[in-house]
Amino acid sequence: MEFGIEMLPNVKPYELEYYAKLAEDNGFGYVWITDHYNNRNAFVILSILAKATQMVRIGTGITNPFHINPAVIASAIATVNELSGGRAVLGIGAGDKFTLEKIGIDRRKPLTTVKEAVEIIKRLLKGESVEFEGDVFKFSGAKLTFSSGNVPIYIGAQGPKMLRLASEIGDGVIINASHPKDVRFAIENLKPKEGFDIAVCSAFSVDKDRDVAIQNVKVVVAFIVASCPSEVLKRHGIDETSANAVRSALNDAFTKGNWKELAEAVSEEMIEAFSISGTPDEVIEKIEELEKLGVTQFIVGSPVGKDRVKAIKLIGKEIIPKFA
Ligand code: F42
Repeated sequence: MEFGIEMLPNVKPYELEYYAKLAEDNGFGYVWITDHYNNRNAFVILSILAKATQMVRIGTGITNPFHINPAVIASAIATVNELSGGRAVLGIGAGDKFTLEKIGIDRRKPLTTVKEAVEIIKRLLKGESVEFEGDVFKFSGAKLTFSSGNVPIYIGAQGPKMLRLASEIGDGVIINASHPKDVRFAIENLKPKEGFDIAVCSAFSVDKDRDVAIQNVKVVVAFIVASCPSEVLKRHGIDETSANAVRSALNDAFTKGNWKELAEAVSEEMIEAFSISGTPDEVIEKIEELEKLGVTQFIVGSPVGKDRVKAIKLIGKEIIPKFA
């Protein structure tokens, strides 16, 4: 089992650089940078990380072919691969519907768009001149002027068809989930080939003090519950009434500053369903369950811990060695 860390570029670049180096020094194999237009640009951050790190693999976790043309994605990730001495990985998927709508992009035909984009990117990275007549993309003789070698492609996928596609055309998949029930559901939809990397990215919070770990993950869990499809809530026995209470508490927390009420609305069962949180021993047990299901990379997602630096060191010292 490899470990990765997901980082949102919503903090200063020097902080991301520091966390990435710290993650590398503490045994993480992958650093994944999320991509939304309103945060710092993922590829620019990856260029900085390419120079700040030596061993860890670095990639978008994930970009999408709706807000960046596949040729530009190919050129950008090939540049990161060149800068990092061949350590780039490309995470790509449909993109967040609501974020894309804010910039006037209608996420039509997400499956077809991702499928065609990945084919185009692979061919460009191989140095081909690409003629392509798809439903979404039309290319007439596009070719990169440089080559920087192979870049593994991971597909961020939740839906059954996207999961299947990921295993058909990707080198790996990134599944956003925490609970074995959700991870099992996702894995059942894959048709993985030899060497295919099944990565799971979970809301994560670790601390030697269980209460600190739990308190600290509540806001992240509230966001997950708020946008969770009802069939997933049902899978975990969470009723719509308590999910709606979280939705309204989340709104009040942002508009009126009622953070204490938000923390009260997030139940233990929600934390159990939508995060991996607790003491090192508790989280090890949960990650072991995922490993048994076939997960080959565990990606530590936000918030990581109350103090991110301490949490990364704790993971490096007490958690990663258990999976060596
Ligand atoms: N989104 C971001 O914008 N930025 C990120 O940094 C990010 C990170 C991330 C990490 C892991 C991960 O798993 C997801 C992540 N996401 C991120 C979210 C991601 O971009 C997607 O929003 C999310 O994964 C949900 O997409 P999905 O994989 O469930 O696919 C959706 C779009 C879906 O509807 N899939 C269906 C399915 O069954 O899988 C397929 C739909 C389909 O078949 N569509 C047809 C087609 O051709 O596309 C058209 C159907 C028709 O008639 O219209």
